[in-house]
Amino acid sequence: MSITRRNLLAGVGAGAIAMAAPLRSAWAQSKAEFSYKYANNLPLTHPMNIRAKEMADAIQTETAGRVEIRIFPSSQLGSDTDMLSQVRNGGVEFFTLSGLILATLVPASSITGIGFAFSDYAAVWKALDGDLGAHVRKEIAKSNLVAMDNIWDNGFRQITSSTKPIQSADDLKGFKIRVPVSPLWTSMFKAFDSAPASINFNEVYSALQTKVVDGQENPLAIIDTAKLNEVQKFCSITNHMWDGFWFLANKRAWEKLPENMRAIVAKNINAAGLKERADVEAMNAGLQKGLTEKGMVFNQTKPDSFRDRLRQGGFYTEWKGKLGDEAWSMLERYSGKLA
Ligand code: X2X
Repeated sequence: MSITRRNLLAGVGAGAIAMAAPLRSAWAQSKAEFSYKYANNLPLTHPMNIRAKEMADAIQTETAGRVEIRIFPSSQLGSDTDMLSQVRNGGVEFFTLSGLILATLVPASSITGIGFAFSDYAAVWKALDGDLGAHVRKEIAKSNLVAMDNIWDNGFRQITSSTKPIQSADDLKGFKIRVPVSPLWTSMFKAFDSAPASINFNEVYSALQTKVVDGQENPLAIIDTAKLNEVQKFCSITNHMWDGFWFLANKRAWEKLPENMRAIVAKNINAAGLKERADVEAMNAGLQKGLTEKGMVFNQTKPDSFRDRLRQGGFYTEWKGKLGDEAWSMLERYSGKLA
């Protein structure tokens, strides 16, 4: 057998990685006083991880190497459900999570994902960087977690399918759709009479590929970077909800940082979040073209048929009851009357 360049490189590569890993952590232990892990569920190519890498580099420089943040993308450390328990018990120090999944622990954080509440990004950032965001962060603080000031963007969500385009609410009847592990998502697709299945993101590609479900819903930036277009044919522009990622810290680890280090870390996380928002918004606005070129078939929808179905099904009344009048009226200042 001839030794090809590829074989050689593969062999050398494997050895190099096996050796480099312990060296790197030994260096981290000897140099960085605080070596913290940041875990997330998205591919390395998503703006979340691109901006996080810049952020980690800036933090290392500005703290003169005292604080090191190591990034674990793509659910490398487990599913969202696993990572949520790890950030609670200190197994990881940082984790970004949708408020709607976090709601399994902090029910109040569902409020930002109510269907069709925000008509555009201007309304989203006004609410989330304003009193609505402050309300959710205060609730998060009660559960041993710290949420950074500026939520990161996931985006407005669209429905994809391997079987048919979704044109109106009727097409969602009986539709087998994957939703994240979250009471709000399940409730919303039940109100559409769909058959929602709760599946963590790290299993979505294979669930679609093996047809455990026929569809899923996510912003275009995720459909593209996670290559869901390889296992989905249709993409229906529903904008049925906005979703964002709270940048969470384990409270004990956060408070262990000296105050001046904490200020540097917070400043850089928030600044990276604002850049990530701009990246994601641009991607979500421009990706229809690229995904069409890759073979996806797009259709536009009208929000009314979907919103009316949620209204008739009592979805808004039910969630107003769950979230409370005070929080609900805070939301309606941005959304207009919902229930
Ligand atoms: O699980 C999803 O669909 C994702 C990636 O959008 C979230 O993290 C909520």
